[in-house]
Amino acid sequence: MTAEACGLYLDYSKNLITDDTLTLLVDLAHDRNLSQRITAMFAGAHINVSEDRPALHVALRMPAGTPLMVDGVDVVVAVHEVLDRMAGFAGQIRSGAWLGHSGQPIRNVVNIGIGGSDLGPVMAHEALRHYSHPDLTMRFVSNVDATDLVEATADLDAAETLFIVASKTFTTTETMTNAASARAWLVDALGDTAAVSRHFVAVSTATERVAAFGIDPANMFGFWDWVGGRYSMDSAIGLSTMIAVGPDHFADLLAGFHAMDEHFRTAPLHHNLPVLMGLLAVWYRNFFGAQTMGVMPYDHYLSRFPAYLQQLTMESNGKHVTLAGQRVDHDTGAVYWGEPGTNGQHSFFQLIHQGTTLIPVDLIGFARSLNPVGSHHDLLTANLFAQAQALAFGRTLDEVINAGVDPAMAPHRVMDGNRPSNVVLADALTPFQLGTLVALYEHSVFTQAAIWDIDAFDQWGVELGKALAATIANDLMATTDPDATHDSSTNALIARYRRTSPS
Ligand code: G6Q
Repeated sequence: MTAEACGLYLDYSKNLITDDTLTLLVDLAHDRNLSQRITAMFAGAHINVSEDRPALHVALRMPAGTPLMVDGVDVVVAVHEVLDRMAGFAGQIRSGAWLGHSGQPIRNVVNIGIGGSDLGPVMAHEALRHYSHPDLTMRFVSNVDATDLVEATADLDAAETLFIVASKTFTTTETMTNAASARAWLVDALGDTAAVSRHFVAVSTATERVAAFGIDPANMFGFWDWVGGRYSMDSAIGLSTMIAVGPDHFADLLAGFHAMDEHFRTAPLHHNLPVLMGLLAVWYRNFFGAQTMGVMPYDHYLSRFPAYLQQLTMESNGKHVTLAGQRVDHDTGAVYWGEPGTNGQHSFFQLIHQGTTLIPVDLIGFARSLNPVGSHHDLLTANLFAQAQALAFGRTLDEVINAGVDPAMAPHRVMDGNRPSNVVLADALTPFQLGTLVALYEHSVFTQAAIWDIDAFDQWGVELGKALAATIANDLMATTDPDATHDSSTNALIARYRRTSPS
């Protein structure tokens, strides 16, 4: 029960399965037409049914010269045109050739975006720090809480700061509010509105809105409506990543994504890493009622990987109707969460080992550290292997008593075992390997969605809160007390806030 592809070795032997289980799960995948769905995704079919468009993130990492026609346009040509422009711009920032309004080179890059326009870039920035330009400071602002922007810019010199406004729609309230305040901060510091053109670039699909904001469309890097936000870190949304690590490393990252795409597209389901991981997720969710899945990277550079995965998995598969709009009759997406090992072991692992809830975990490690110091890495990896072993095999009452523990106290130390885990092992955290890892989870999510017959590429559940917030914001900012048009609880909260808020 191991499988290997694209430099990732998957040990799935410590799962609650037999060979028969696996055969049955693969049969289920066939029943659900997984292979046809994969083909449809790669062909640019409108698999995002509720938004009637393709989900074609795999085109973002196709090598130049691989034609892929969507609605009469070769999207791979378009992808590489943008990548080339990004490389040119990133090169100018990295070399110091791009000068700010006062003639100084850029030393600070602040990405303003949220959700899919933030979590991937943040995760990649942390993951690839080892490869990052040593003289560039990268910051990320997402929250509409001004504290985020204020703290991110507090120690920055505006004359040396570039803002990337990353927003697919260029309408997102948080991002537009932060971008407007960042512009005010810059203009205030440099004393000239003309400074904006040297200090703001945009990543978006909305050229007119970018221009209306005051950013020259020549300084805009585009992408397409067939790229979902949470699948966009390898599009122009990755501009901050490319500036940090350079175009060559970004190309390696894309090559890693593409290698896993090809594996997913072509490998038999039995040996297909994303399919195996997706089917195991379905197995625990639907047959064991597991509500959560832990992902624990044993690499500190991957500290934001679980947060990134939370959006990828939960926004994709947290759905309650089928593709045809019928209410599902089975559970769908699990809650994903995690922390880097070994830190998690000293906080919540207790519950995974001895709690009353089944929590399957993925443990991700690397054979080689990017920061080899003494025995740190062997200790780190020993802990990863030990956790998988302890979860699987536990410790019986007899073993505890035989070890000399007072029989009355022995039950506290018993560990049932049979707690499932996957171990994913690679040689080292390179840009290529990061690409393979992200694509592994993207396609595992897709596999789960295919089994569950749901749309993994929409996110209608986030819309109501946005609309209500817009109405409530008007009430909070009104100069005279607004009519009490909400439910009684919300009316009271608004009234109380207005009594004490200085605004
Ligand atoms: C991701 C979602 C969502 C989106 C943000 C930001 O799949 O669509 O997280 O990325 O709401 O949207 P904009 O990029 O349009 O600002």
